Amino acid sequence: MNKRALLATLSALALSSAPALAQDSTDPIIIPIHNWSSQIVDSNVVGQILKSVGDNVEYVTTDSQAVYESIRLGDVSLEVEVWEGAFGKSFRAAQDKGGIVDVKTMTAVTREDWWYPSWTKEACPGLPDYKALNECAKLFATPETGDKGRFLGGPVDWLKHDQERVDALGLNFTVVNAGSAAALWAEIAAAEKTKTPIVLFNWTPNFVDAVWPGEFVEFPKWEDGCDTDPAKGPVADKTFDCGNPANGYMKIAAWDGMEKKWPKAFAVLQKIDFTNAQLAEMAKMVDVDQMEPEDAATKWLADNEAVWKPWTE
Ligand code: TMO
Repeated sequence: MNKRALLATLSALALSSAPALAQDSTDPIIIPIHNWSSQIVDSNVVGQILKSVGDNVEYVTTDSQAVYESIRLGDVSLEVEVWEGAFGKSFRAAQDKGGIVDVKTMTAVTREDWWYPSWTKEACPGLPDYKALNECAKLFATPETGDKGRFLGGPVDWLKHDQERVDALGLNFTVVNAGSAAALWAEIAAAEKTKTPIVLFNWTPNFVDAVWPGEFVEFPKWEDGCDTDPAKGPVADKTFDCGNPANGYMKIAAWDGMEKKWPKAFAVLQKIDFTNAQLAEMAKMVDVDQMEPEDAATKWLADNEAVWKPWTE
């Protein structure tokens, strides 16, 4: 047997005796990137972990609501941050149509809602009750909102239904949407200089927790169905007459074909788990330390091998 034939025989043997483990497809796993820092960093963290186990990864910038339809259709492979308050409704709608799986609920517990930095409470001592906020509405007026208070909402794709809530609860507020998350933080920093009252959209876990003490406004407590069933919540004929869930979930979702196409990656995804502290730290690396998200992810992985290496085993 010549050398080439021997090699061919050997490699055929190696192939036939290889363990019957399914291999991940070499097609790239498509990871969506949205417009708030923890999501951008942890999506890069997950992408770098999947690369470390041999998968190909591609990032796409997508709308944070439409992504659930894209996952259902297999155009996007997964979502690392499904926040109950912002995305529960779109996620449930995609689940009802089929094609998307609830991979897991992470340890992190989330809240997204109207929020104010602590100096605001000095000007409006009845806070955090929303009725007290409403009586103080004039304190939040801007040239743009006349004698109504300004509520500074997030970018519109977060779809927080703030206007519906204003209408349902009869609030003396006008909703103004910020163009970016960074614009929200700039407004808090500007208000801080003169201790001007401000009420805006915020969430936890976030870097804000460590920089500006503050509180969420307490609206009527969230009940399941408050977004779809007028009978839920205190106002009989209105939806969105509740606050967002105060102890919301953070889930990972994936295309239902992922397990078959990339079994190894899917097994890793099932083990990934972030805590509030980890997510706040990831946001801080970008929003306070001004790192690029990819670099923040690389640093997080270098600093936290004991956390993530076991996810790949
Ligand atoms: C989804 N978000 C964290 C911006 O509320």
